[in-house]
Amino acid sequence: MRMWQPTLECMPLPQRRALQTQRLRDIVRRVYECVPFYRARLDAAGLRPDDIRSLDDLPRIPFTVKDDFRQNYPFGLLAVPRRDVVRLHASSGTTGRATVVGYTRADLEIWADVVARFLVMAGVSEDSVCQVAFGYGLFTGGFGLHYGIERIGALVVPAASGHTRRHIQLMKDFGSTHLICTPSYAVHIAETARDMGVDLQRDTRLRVACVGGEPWSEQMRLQLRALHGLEGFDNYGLSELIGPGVSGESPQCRGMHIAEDHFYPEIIDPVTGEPLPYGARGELVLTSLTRQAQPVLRYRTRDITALDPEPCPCGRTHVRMARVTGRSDDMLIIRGVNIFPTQIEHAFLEMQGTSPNYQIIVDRQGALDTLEVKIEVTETMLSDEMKNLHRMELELQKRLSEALSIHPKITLVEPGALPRSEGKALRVIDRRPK
Ligand code: DLL
Repeated sequence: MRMWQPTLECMPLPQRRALQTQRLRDIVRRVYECVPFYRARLDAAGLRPDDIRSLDDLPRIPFTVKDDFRQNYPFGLLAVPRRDVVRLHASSGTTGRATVVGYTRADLEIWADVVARFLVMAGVSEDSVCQVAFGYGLFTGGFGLHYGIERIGALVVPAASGHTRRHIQLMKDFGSTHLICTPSYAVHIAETARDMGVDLQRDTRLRVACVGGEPWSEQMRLQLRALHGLEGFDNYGLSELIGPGVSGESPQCRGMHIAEDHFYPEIIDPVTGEPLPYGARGELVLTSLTRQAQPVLRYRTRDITALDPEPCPCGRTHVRMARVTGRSDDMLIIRGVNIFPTQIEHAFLEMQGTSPNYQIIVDRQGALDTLEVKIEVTETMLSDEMKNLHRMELELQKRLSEALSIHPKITLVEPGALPRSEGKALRVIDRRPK
């Protein structure tokens, strides 16, 4: 099986622990000396760099949160002089000031390698043609994937997000083998091909979608395969740590290998902040071990997952993280029941005739929260009689009530009725008064 950096990806545990420990000590010392924010944080916790001797000392370090990036906007978290920073990216900043991330030349080298790792897991080689349908710009998706593809020596088609019909033409003309985008955009692109009369299997060489940037369900993977002949591989990352490239999966893995030589993972209880053992679901906390421009200590990602250290059939030794169910701040609490949008997606996609285009509407009537799930049906389902649709609504109502322990209203809508995303999908509309 091909690997991008086999000696690093398959490093035996004792060796990896030694490397991580050394890197942790170095990074703590560096941020203490170079970033006033971290010096103040560590001082306030009564910690000196020498106090952090092993990975077991990590929980003594206070968390870094998104707001710390905002408070230090734009360059307050840099650990190198501004002139050593050669690239900036930033998150959208829809909820306040943007989160800015700086990279040195060395950071960009590492970034290309960690992205190359997960692309190789998904079968990318020099012979591949990778069509990037992520946005290029301040968002890390486009450029992050772009340079990983080039690092491997595959052919990159930087088509970017949007102009969906043109994507279909390009993939036919250029013989694209890999589509690189969010899972919701992969579905949209596949459906657009079908609407244009293009059968991806027959008329194109596209077989794989490397998707990331937002949560998706296992059922969605099965649908991509069954309806469009596309094998979907998950990859995960976030701007604050580097962008895409934190973890990814191969066909043999259950879960995504975290590039642990660069990002040290912990799982904590999102409410108490206490560390949780391997296997327990909780919030992922990441420490960057090698970032030069902007290292982060114990960043609270808000993403809910679990870690699995067991040996993986693919031979890589780095821990695997389970598919991200959602962000703790995306979790809906409806009449006291905690629900993630992916749970809803998983439950209804099991039923034939549903498509992965859906919208969740939460509202309040009197004192009671209400949940409505609008689901697009497939063309074949629509051509059936209306009474089948009604039966389907009732069946979905039953399944979702069982899966979620509350009774949602199900509204089936025609194919194409719901808005499409060209990046990260907006699944939830919460109309409850704040
Ligand atoms: O979305 C980086 C990225 C780009 C990853 C392209 C993969 C592919 P941000 O815009 O900072 O960075 O958003 C990061 O997106 O904290 C998760 O909540 C979510 N996310 C990213 N990948 C996944 C995934 C990029 N595979 C936030 N599954 C993260 C679930 C994901 N959620």
